[in-house]
Amino acid sequence: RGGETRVGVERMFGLMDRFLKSDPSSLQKDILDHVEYTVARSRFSFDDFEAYQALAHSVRDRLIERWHDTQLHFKKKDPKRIYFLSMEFLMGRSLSNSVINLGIRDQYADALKELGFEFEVLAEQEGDAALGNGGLARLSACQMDSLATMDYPAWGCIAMIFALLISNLLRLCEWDSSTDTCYGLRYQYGLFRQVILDGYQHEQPDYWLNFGNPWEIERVHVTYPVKFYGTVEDENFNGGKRKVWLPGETHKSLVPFWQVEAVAYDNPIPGHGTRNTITLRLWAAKPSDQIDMESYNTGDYINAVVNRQRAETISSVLYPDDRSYQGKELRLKQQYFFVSASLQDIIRRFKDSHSNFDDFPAKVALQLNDTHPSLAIAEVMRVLVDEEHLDWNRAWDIVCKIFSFTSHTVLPEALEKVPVDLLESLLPRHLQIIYDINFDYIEELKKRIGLDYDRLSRMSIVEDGAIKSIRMANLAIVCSHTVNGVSRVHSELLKTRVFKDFYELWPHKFDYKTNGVTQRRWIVVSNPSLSALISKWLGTEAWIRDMDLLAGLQDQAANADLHEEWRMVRKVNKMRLAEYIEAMSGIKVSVSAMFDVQIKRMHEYKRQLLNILGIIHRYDCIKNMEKSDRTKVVPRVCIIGGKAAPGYELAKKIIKLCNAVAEKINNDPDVGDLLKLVFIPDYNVSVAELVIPGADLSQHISTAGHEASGTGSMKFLMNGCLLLATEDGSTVEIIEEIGKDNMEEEWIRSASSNCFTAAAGKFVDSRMFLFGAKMHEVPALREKGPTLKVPLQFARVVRMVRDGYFGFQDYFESLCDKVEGGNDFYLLGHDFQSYLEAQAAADKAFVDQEKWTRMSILSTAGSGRFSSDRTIEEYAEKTWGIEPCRCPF
Ligand code: GLG
Repeated sequence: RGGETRVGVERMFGLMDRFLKSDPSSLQKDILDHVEYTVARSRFSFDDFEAYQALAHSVRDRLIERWHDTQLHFKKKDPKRIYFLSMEFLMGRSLSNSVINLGIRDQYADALKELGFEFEVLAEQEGDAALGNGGLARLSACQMDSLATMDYPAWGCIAMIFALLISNLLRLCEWDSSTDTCYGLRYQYGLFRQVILDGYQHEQPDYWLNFGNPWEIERVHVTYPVKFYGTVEDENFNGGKRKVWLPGETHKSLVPFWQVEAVAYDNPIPGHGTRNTITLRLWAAKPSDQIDMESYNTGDYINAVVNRQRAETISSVLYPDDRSYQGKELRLKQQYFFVSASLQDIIRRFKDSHSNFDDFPAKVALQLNDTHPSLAIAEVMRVLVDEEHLDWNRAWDIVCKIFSFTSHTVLPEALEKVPVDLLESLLPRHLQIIYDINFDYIEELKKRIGLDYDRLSRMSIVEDGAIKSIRMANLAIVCSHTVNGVSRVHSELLKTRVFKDFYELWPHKFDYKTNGVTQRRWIVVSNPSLSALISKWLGTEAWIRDMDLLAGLQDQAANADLHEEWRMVRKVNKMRLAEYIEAMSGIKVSVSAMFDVQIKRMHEYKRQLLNILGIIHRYDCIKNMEKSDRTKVVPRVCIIGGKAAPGYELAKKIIKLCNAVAEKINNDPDVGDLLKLVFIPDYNVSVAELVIPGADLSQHISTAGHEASGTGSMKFLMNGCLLLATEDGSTVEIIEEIGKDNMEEEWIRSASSNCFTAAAGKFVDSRMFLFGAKMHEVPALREKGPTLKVPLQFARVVRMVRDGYFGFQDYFESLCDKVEGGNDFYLLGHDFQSYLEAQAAADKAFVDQEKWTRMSILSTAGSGRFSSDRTIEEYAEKTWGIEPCRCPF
């Protein structure tokens, strides 16, 4: 019966009608039904937002169908599952992405047109789901898309489908079983909204759930209690003693809010070109019924209710600093809340169909996305030993087989440490377990490395400093079978610096999976015209699932027809961006200028300040040149965007400086269209979708050795944007992919040494503009301190800021101090000269539009490796040991 088709099976059960249809008139009926019955508006009168809501619900229905089928299939096949634990997800908007992955975008657009609505206009109504800070969080979202999409051959077994359909009819659906489930927190307040007032950043809360969220499904029956505080007691067990954790009670008095409920909110994530639709399960904290019954009984009803509400604060706010969470009790609570709920869910699912925990590693892989969910290690030990009564060694053996850990940073301040006092009060049993793990591990270590106390103390999970702390990264490394970096260079840094001692001990544990981003979001959704152009010239849409096919564009890179169409697409995208800039800031920009973009979180190491000082230099040059020479200047629109952590004063000053410089330049009649500077406020995923396709040049200019990977560069590259970059993070691999073409020697020789306008010499076919100190040079340069040579132009532009040329002299003083007099940790002064040269080379290249277009095409053509599909495939094969499980429906 294996040859029977899906249609045959559907007919057999009369199910053809069960699946929702996607022709325009069925879609129209669905949308109008949702207007009337879900949004509760009259179908004769509803606005764009209501239309969006109805549309979203109609799409959601289709997602749910696929999701049911996927869950049933997974349940039946019971494959090994990967559970991706991440405290942050930056999903952005869901509508366009969903309909494109479902393959019904055009049908919806047609259906809406007849109803008098534009799909794009309705898509704009959706707010961003910003449950994360930056790269790490967006990476998680890209990886979700790839996890759902990965296209493996289906095994068609009709008997199995038959059985599934029966169970489907009998039981409707079992929702919570999936191969690829990602867990996160459903923060009520996402990443703050950035408002710029007088050039300063102000933060406003992002209550993103204000208008409801049609993309999630609250699973009121999927709830788990999460407990905190209490004591650990010895209990008689099987003739011996065992530890029991008695949460809540400390010194015989009850701690308030020691128990909360975690409620699941499921977000279906559809794959592209497959029926598979996986789950992003987010946990929200709700008050537990067991809280404070005493107060009720003693008549203090109001206080008891008010106190209960405080339980919800656990999942209410995302920490807006993407580097440092040290010593914050609420942060630790969030982490444990997340870990405990996820593990209860995972273990319950495992126990549904397995009785022996020795099978656990064959069925479960747990991915720690950075150190944030590392408490999961102690929690698994606690559940296995204390609740499932496995002996310690057996539990430890299981733990060592299931965890893998990915580090996303090289910055020491981002390596989390949890003060022992805090852990002891909040999770006393977990602290004991971590101590026990550490004890065994240090004993083992002594056998391996001898009594080298310095090294032992460096490698210990417990740090005996002024504040005794648990080093979460050490815990993660000791207990994981694989430690991944996010680019080759990053992995080298982990091995040779950050985790050197561990690498020497366990070289086999260390590996890397260079990050990637999803082309579905970053080309197909955000740049539909480029997407259509690529498909046309490749003669296939298959690249949407297989990015290596983009290499086929290389052969066409000199084709004049392609050039023309390519330039047209780029121009339309620039016009769209120019309109946005004008609407948002009132600044008119010319689309014939080069759009030069730097969008990312504001950080000293990312060097937005270098960019701004470069712009000041450009401005200064224009001001000081003969009027007649100005015709030689390549016009630029410099665009900067990004949020600064609310407590990061220096980063906020950089934003203010950017706006102060913009104010001066944009209003200077000497400059006109030759130079504009725009700060784009409230940079988020949706803004990126608009800005990236419109960029000619993008900057990734971190001090070498500081950016673990960087993923923005990949998005720009895919969209045919040229990169101006340092050799840092994944840029090193981008250079290898798109080819150096003698560029280094050529453009450095060709560029002028003083002023960008005077670039002379022959510019050869460079595809990137590279500059700056190399990673291995950085430490020695820093050593030089105040004796490090910096170019005169650098001193001059800093002086302009110091002297108040842009106003706010006192306010910018500390910023200037940071880059002069031996304080220039990020080497802005040292790199300034070569930065200007790279900029000059970009100007020169831009003048030759044919060459530029060719380089742009080659950038897109060379971007295949930076798809998250490739990253996920590597993780699946090398780290998680999972197989594809394609839904046959
Ligand atoms: C990081 C790093 C980025 C990296 C991203 C995803 O700073 O370099 O690309 O994770 O791995 N903490 C981050 O956002």
